[in-house]
Amino acid sequence: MKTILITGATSGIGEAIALRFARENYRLILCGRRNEKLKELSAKIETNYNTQTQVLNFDIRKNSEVVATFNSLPNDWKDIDILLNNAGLASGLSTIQEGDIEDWEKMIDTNIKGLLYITRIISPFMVKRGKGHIINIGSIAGKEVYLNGNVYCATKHAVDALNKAMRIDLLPYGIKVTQIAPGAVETEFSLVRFHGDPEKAAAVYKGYKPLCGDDIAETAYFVANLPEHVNINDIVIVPIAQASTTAWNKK
Ligand code: NDP
Ligand code: 8X3
Repeated sequence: MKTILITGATSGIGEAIALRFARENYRLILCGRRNEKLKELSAKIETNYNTQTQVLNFDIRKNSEVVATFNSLPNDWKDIDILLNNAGLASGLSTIQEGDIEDWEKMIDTNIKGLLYITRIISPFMVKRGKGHIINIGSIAGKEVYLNGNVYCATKHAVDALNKAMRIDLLPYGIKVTQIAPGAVETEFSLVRFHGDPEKAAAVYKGYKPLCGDDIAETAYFVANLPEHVNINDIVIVPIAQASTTAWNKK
């Protein structure tokens, strides 16, 4: 039975990925800050699918929490086959001259530093075994920038760079590294970006059919289940109404 660790499993893309891999009987390590949501998802999975879960409740911005909770796993759960680096957020949408420093720090600490903390603790186990797969959820915002997206785009450009860099560093050890870079996916993402404003969040998905978490989960399952000798380096996946971060066909 293979083991997958998913950061940001409490909603959206991460939750959909957890359910997709549970269907195929992967053992799941579910991570996030909202412990109640993690427990609910764990119970749902263990009731409906023939597999087991572990819940790791931590704030990925705090390396001491990442390390302590990871170390609390039973030893036979530490050999992780797939690390799904998904936890992340946009906080705010404003010009560089008006940006909120707290928003910037949240994004940098979560999307870049958090991704590094969890990768740093898990990758040595993969190196030791000579196998494993790291799947990074980047963004189309890591390929292009857009008005007011400045710091969020910069963090996702960093994920894009780290995705390439990890692949080179881990190459001698047979470890696969893949980035999935989505366009608009309807999740809690925009609610978080607009600090809980439901109207602003809903407006982002008006006039076209956005992707849903299941679309990304299907993609993650596909890239994770190719023949041993095949790796997908990078996938940009968008709704049909989105050609770039700025070119839309909205009705
Ligand atoms: P959601 O807001 O629905 O999910 C974000 C997840 O990240 C939650 O499970 C949240 O868990 C977790 N998370 C956020 N901050 C922290 C933290 N400090 N510590 C631990 N976990 C954290 O959004 P999505 O599912 O859309 O986002 C998932 C990823 O996809 C992100 O990296 C995002 O940048 C990326 N993405 C999203 C797109 C979209 O249009 N939705 C498009 C392209 C990329 P909790 O709050 O419980 O900690
Ligand atoms: C989320 C997609 O275009 O809002 O990463 O940045 S976008």
